[in-house]
Amino acid sequence: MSSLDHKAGFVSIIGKPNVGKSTLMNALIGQKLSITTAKAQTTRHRIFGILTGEDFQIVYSDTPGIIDPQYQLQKSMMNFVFESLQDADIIMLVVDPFDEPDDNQILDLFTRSTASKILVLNKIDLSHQEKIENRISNWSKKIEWQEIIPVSALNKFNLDKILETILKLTPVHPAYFPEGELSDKTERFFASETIREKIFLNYKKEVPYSTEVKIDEFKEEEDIIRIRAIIYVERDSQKGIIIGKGGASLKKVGTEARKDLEEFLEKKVFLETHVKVEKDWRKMDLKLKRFGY
Ligand SMILES: Nc1nc2c(ncn2[C@@H]2O[C@H](COP(=O)(O)OP(=O)(O)OP(=O)(O)O)[C@@H](O)[C@H]2O)c(=O)[nH]1
Ligand SMILES: [Mg+2]
Repeated sequence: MSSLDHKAGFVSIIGKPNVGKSTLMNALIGQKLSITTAKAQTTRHRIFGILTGEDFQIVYSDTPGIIDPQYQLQKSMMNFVFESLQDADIIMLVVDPFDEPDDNQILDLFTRSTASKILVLNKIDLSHQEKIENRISNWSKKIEWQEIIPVSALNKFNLDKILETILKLTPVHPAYFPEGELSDKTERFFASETIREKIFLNYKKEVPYSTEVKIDEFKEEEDIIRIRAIIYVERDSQKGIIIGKGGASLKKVGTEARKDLEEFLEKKVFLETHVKVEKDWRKMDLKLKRFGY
């Protein structure tokens, strides 16, 4: 293979919350990298998922769902989306069959970009042919898409078509990352995300949104990885909810997270969790900075 044949590019996965962006990226790279839950605004960062082939490298960016930001954390989340749009070779807008292609801010962001544009209509397993065709026709009137692809990320249906389309649109370029590299994020980051996923799955209402997880210690030994995580909440009352009666809720979160981490890190894990209050961290610039936003 000559280096003139090698293709590489950045593909930004964007869309409203909960349409399945993270599920789609995980399916496209064949590994659970990004956390996924039924709650909106699960993803808070831009996360690279790198797919390296014999003669290509696709650097996917999973991004937070696009919303009208109400507080400081959400503003930072939207900045991750804007950044990913700026250096995209290809933008993949993910929508679901319930999404009406109205004149929303997403399309405004789009028309300003010179990147190739793919529309992915996800969750077609929840819809039917007529509605899907109707949606495709509506979306195709909005802007000029290089391709519109109906898929089910959950059932891994029609994902080959996405890769095929991306490869056609990817520029000739050497690889950006060494072979074997899966993401730009560290094992510590994925450890904190795994715990956050379990918090999103186990608690209701505002609690998951008020929670941030920091890894205080990540120590790899011969046959075990010792991880100490701090779970930050915004108020004392939330600390009580996270811990639960006799510590039962926190224990459940810890056990579920440890199991996933052992699979992800392919090693035995000892996970220790502590809960602390960091008052109103979501609204304060300095605290957000410390948390990596
Ligand atoms: N039925 C069905 N459900 C799906 C599909 N893809 C994703 N989901 C579900 O939709 C929910 C949201 O998925 P995520 O991948 O977390 O969505 P997201 O767009 O990353 O959400 P945010 O990070 O909050 O913006 C989860 O419960 C997924 O299991 C699909 O193709 N079919
Ligand atoms: Mg997500």
